[in-house]
Amino acid sequence: MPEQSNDYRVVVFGAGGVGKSSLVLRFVKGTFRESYIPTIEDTYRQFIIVHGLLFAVVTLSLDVSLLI
Ligand SMILES: Nc1nc2c(ncn2[C@@H]2O[C@H](COP(=O)(O)OP(=O)(O)OP(=O)(O)O)[C@@H](O)[C@H]2O)c(=O)[nH]1
Ligand SMILES: [Mg+2]
Repeated sequence: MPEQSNDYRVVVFGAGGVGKSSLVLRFVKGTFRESYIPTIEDTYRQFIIVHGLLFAVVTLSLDVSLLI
């Protein structure tokens, strides 16, 4: 049986300027930024403990206009 991974990837979708980066930064760093800096590409890694188990959450945020 393959080893179970506690590594999860989260992708955040939404129109420009709706607050995706703000949500992620609040979760990862506990901060809030008033200024608006449009994202080109961001990746964050956060470790959390749920019911005594260690999980790694990786968040990838991309400017979709780079993909089309
Ligand atoms: N008042 C208020 N402002 C917010 C909130 N969330 C985000 N903002 C503001 O909205 C603006 C855009 O937020 P971002 O998190 O950069 O938005 P985004 O969805 O990541 O934008 P893109 O990367 O361009 O797609 C910033 O100036 C934030 O400070 C909120 O809950 N309340
Ligand atoms: Mg953003």
